[in-house]
Amino acid sequence: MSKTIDLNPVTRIEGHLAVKVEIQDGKVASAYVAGEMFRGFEKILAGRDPLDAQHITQRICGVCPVEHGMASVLAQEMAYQLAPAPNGVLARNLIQAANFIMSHISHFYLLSGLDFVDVAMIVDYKGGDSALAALRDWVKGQINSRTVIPAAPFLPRYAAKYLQDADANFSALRHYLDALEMRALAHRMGAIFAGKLPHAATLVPGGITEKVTALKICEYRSALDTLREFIDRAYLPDVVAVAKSFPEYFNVGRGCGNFMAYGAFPVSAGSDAKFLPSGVLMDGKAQPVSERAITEDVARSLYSSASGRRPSEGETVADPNKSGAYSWLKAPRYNGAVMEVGALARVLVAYQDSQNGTMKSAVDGLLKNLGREAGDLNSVMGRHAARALECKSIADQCVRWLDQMTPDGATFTDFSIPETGRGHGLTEAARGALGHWIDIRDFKIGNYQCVVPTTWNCSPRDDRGVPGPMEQALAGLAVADPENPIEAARVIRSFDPCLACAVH
Ligand code: NFE
Ligand code: MG
Repeated sequence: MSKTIDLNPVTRIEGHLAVKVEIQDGKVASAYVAGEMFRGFEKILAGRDPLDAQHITQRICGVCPVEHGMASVLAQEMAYQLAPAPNGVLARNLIQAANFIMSHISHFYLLSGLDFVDVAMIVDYKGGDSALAALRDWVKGQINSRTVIPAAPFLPRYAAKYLQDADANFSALRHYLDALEMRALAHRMGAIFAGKLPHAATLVPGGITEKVTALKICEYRSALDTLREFIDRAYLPDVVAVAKSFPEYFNVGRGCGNFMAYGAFPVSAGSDAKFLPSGVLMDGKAQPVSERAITEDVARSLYSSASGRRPSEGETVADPNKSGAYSWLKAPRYNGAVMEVGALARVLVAYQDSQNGTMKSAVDGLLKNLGREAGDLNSVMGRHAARALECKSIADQCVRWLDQMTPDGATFTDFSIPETGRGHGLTEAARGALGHWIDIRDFKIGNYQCVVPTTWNCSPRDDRGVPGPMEQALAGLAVADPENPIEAARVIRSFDPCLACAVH
């Protein structure tokens, strides 16, 4: 018996992602992951002043604008041969870190937690927590009027097994509500140096345009204390509780097995070392990242541009009627190979790096607590665990970057835009490796290309017909009830796809 399931929309964040899975004998025989619209940012940028780029590219996404801004200023700094001011580097780390903390907390609680936590159980809540009582009363009102819980943000919902333990459920639901406050606080914290968030106003080649003062350092430290307390008290324990209740999800959603991280966050100003290290894990072996190995195929993508190009020579020519193509995402490849990017990739790259003792012991501690092996991390639950571990590690590191700042010191190095120049900016966004490429001609942007985390993870088949990472992670998945394909939803959401980014 075969059946095709269309999961569309599938994320709780936005609606450009469509996943089609063909089920045969209760298992996914093949999966097709598609981005459904063209946005054209690379076209919009051509011909403009290069200094528009860090502002325009931030509008690719409201979730990871900081990282697009960072990739853009890094690309421009390479093109301008410009070294940023030390305070600027530290402030940019703190802005980007705030965005990671916001994003990781949002992903677990707001975007994927309700695939595991049972929001319907709230109708039985009899405790004295006023926020949970208010949630109970609101949910009851929804049920009375329409018999099921139909309202955003509690959709989509499946007839499936959720967390059974009532206390763990209520606690996680309370933290769901708290997470709304925490993500707002993380935005306010980043905005101390970013001017505003989302969409940082202060990022420029050479540093930032905001001052670093003792008061701002104190304000950031105060917000950070609250966020670190939430991560330790709620986020990590809730991920552990979910992981213990759904151990089978350490065996579900195994991806392509190749991982890549460009690395991000200079350990200190002027240092080439990255707090999140770069590396490629190909067929289990570690190797350094080479920018020259990155290409994008378009055989199954809705573009008539040349296929297999490096982004520095990349083209973006939309072809909505291209036969055989099914996605507005290109298919990025590394030395021709499929790569998974994201927190799991970063954690695994750091884990195998003998220099990185802190991440190694954090991962080993969690694995011991859960009774799992490192090999189990390539899974749905491994992706959630990696994000929680990384969130804590970045939040803890922010204290050191604050300590390194010089109040009232320079935050910006001046520069002039060259007549011609080329550069690329490789960094990490919460969802994975992010690169921007700029080619300046006649003081203007001649060509601009972005290769984005979700473009890697949600890529369609490439020129050789090899499926992308999410397509591979879905293949072979057992789906108990095709009318309630929660297993597929859990696999898809473990990548935290952001298609707005991916189709840019
Ligand atoms: Ni729109 Fe983004 C991140 C980037 S994902 S969220 O993280 O870059 O493709
Ligand atoms: Mg692109």
